[in-house]
Amino acid sequence: NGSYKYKILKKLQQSTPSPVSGQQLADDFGLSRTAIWKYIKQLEEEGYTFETIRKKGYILTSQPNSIDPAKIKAALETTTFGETIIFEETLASTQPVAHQLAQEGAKVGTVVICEEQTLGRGRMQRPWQSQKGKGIWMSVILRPDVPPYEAPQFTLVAAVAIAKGIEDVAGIRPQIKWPNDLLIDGFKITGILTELQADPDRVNALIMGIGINVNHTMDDFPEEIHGIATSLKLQTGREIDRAVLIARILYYLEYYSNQYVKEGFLPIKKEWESYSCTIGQTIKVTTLTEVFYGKAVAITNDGVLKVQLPDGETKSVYSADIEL
Ligand code: BT5
Repeated sequence: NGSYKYKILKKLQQSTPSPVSGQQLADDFGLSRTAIWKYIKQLEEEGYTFETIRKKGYILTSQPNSIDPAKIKAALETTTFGETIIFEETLASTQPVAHQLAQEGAKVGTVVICEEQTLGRGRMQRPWQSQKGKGIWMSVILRPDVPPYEAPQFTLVAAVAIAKGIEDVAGIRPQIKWPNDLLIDGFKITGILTELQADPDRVNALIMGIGINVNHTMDDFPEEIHGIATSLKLQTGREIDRAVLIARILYYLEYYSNQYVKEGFLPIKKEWESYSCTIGQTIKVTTLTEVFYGKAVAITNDGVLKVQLPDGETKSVYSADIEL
């Protein structure tokens, strides 16, 4: 069954570059050596490669960059997040699928993910480019017990969770641009779209849409976002295992969303500030109704951006696009 297969895989991932003997694996899982060998063959069919060393065992030498739910689950270290993962090769967008599931009562931490989105979207229906096999295009259902006006804070919570996940797995520290972008070197690596299902006084579900450019080369991006976008591969020079990154992000998303509900925004705000590239900068702010320039001086304990205008007056910005 699939779960043994990925547990065996996890062992081999952890011990690379040292071999693990078939006998060791058999003992660990209470299986026969023949059963182990069969699982290794199945993994090879999925694109994993192994070196077999006589009397020493198996070494994992390469892995396909798949986001098979079983592979994500093998890497998970969460309590509930990622227990249910809905995977599709192609979707218009993961958001409406997650909305539908949330309405039908899906549990907190349910994930909808795909290899490719044909109609991925950002805020205000802007397009989100989601090339096949290159990124992480997923929606996560949260059900925090908070009033609806606190929902925008979860964009900041998610930004911290994703930044930490990227830092752990890719070894590179992104910057957070208020409210919903992660940048590396000024280029966009991640966009977050927080949508809400709520009664007047209570959140029923938050649908966190997360788009991360992982293994793109510049040619994989359409022309219109050359000059805006980058990927982890472009920034680090190596392929990043998407399943491992997804698992790590789910871990932090669970951790920080629970912490938010228990302790409020303050502890997370400190983390957020440590990644921020917004505070202290002169910025251009575009809201639905106006455009103005000013200096970003702080975010409040509610996640609202404070901008000081040239005349000294301070404005509160709840939602906007900003340019540094
Ligand atoms: C966002 O919107 O940044 C939120 C993006 C959320 C995407 C996820 S993927 C999973 C889930 N399902 C969906 O359909 N969406 C979510 P916004 O701040 O409005 O930024 C959109 C702008 O980013 C576009 O107008 C482009 O300029 C730029 N852009 C589009 N695709 C990009 C990409 N792959 N990388 C970097 N920038 C991109």
